[in-house]
Amino acid sequence: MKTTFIVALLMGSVSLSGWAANIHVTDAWARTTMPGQKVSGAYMQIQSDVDARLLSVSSPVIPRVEVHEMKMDGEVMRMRELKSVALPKGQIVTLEPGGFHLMLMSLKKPIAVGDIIPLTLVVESGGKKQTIEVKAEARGMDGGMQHHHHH
Ligand SMILES: [Cu+2]
Repeated sequence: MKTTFIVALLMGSVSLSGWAANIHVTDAWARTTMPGQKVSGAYMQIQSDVDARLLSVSSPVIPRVEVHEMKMDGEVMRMRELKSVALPKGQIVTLEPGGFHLMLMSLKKPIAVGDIIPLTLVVESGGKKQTIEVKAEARGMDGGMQHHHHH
């Protein structure tokens, strides 16, 4: 009797969290701004252990955050808002300058080097939504390059 009870409890705890995707976010950073600049970008690498989609992002310190894609349209670089970004199972999806990125909008004050921007990612997988808390550290204009050393 006792053993059965323990097994049931264990199974219960597994099924409670069983639907949530395992999502790893690494190298999250935001670009610093000049005084008066109202927009900036935030970047990171996202990896999900199941097929998922990044739906939206919000922040307590940024009035508006949009998910954008930057793409060459002929010879013109264009930016558009996306409804979602696919996070294919096991694949590292990179949000970076010139590609997918988070647009930080209607900034109330400049973003300075070392500022920590909390971001809440809403991710959908298998019809369920979950949130992921990310802290993006502010870096200067060339900050995105410092992790691209080749060994
Ligand atoms: Cu943008």
